Amino acid sequence: MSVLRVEDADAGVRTLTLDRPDALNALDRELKEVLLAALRSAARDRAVRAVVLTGAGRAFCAGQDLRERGETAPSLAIELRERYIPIIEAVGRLEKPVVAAVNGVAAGAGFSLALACDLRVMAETATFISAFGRIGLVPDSGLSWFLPRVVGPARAAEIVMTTDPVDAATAERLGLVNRVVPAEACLAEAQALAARLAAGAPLALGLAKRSLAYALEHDLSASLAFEAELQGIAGRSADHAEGIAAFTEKRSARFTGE
Ligand code: LHQ
Repeated sequence: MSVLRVEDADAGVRTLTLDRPDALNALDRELKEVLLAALRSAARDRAVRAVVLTGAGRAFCAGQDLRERGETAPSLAIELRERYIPIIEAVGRLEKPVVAAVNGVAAGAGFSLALACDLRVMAETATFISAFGRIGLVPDSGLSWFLPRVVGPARAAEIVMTTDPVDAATAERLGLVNRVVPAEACLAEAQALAARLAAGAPLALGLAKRSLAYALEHDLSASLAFEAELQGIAGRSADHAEGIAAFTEKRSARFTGE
C-alpha cells in the first residue's frame, strides 16, 4: 500500500493525499520520494490542470518523521538538499495551480509544504506549528522565506520563536490561508477551487504563477519587463484566441492549453 494516494477527477484535478495517518503523515524516506515523483509526474501530464495536496486522517503533515531521524543522512543539510528542497522547488516550478487542503495540523516541514502551495484552504480545527524550535532546529524547507513575506517580519518571528500553534482564525486574519471552512468540507472546498482553476487557460495560469513568483524577488522595472515577455507568449496562444472568440460570441471559453 502506498504512502501517497493519487486520485484524478474529471475536471483535470489531481489530488495527492499524504497517507501515513498513524504518524500524522510525517515525511519518511519513502513518502518524500513518492511525493517528489508525483509532483514531477503532475507537471508532465497534460491532463492534470490543477493539483490538490492534503493529508489522510486528522493531520495535514507533521514534518520530518522523527522516528526515522537516526536512519536518515547524518547531516541535516544533506537531507534538506537531497530530499526537501527538490520537493519545495517542484511545487513552485509546477506551472499549474497547487491548492493545499490543510485538513489538520501542519507542523515543521509540513507547515513549509503548505506555504509552498499557491493557495490554502484550511479546516477550522487545523493549526500551523513552526515545530522546529521545539526540537532545537531552525526553520527549513522555505519557512523562513515564505513566512515573513506573508505575515511580515514581526509575526514571522513570533510564530518561529514561540513555536505556538497558529489557529485557523488567526491564520486567516494573517493572510496565511485563502479560506477557512468546516473540517468536513475542507477537501471538497479545495477540490472545487482547484476545479475552477482547472477550467482556466492552463498556459496563462502557469505563466501567471511564474510572474507572481518573479515579482516577489525583483523590482518594478524588472517585473514589468518580465510581464511583457510572458504576455508576448500568452498572446500567441490558441487559448488567447479562444478567449477572445468566446467573449465576442458571448459563450464560455474552452481552453486547451495550446
Ligand atoms: C510523529 C510525528 C513525526 C513521527 C507525530 N514523526 N511520528 C528536515 C530535515 C531533516 C530532519 C529534521 O527535520 C526537518 C524538518 C522538520 O520537519 S523538523 C520538525 C519535525 N516535526 C515536529 O517536530 C512535529 C512533531 N510532532 C508534534 O509535535 C505533534 O505530534 C503535533 C503537534 C504535530 C500533533 O500533536 P498531537 O495532536 O498531540 O499528536 P501526537 O503527538 O500524539 O501524535 C500522534 C502520533 O503521530 C504519535 O504516534 P503514536 O504511535 O504515539 O500514536 C506521534 O508519535 C506521531 N507523530 N508527529 N514528526
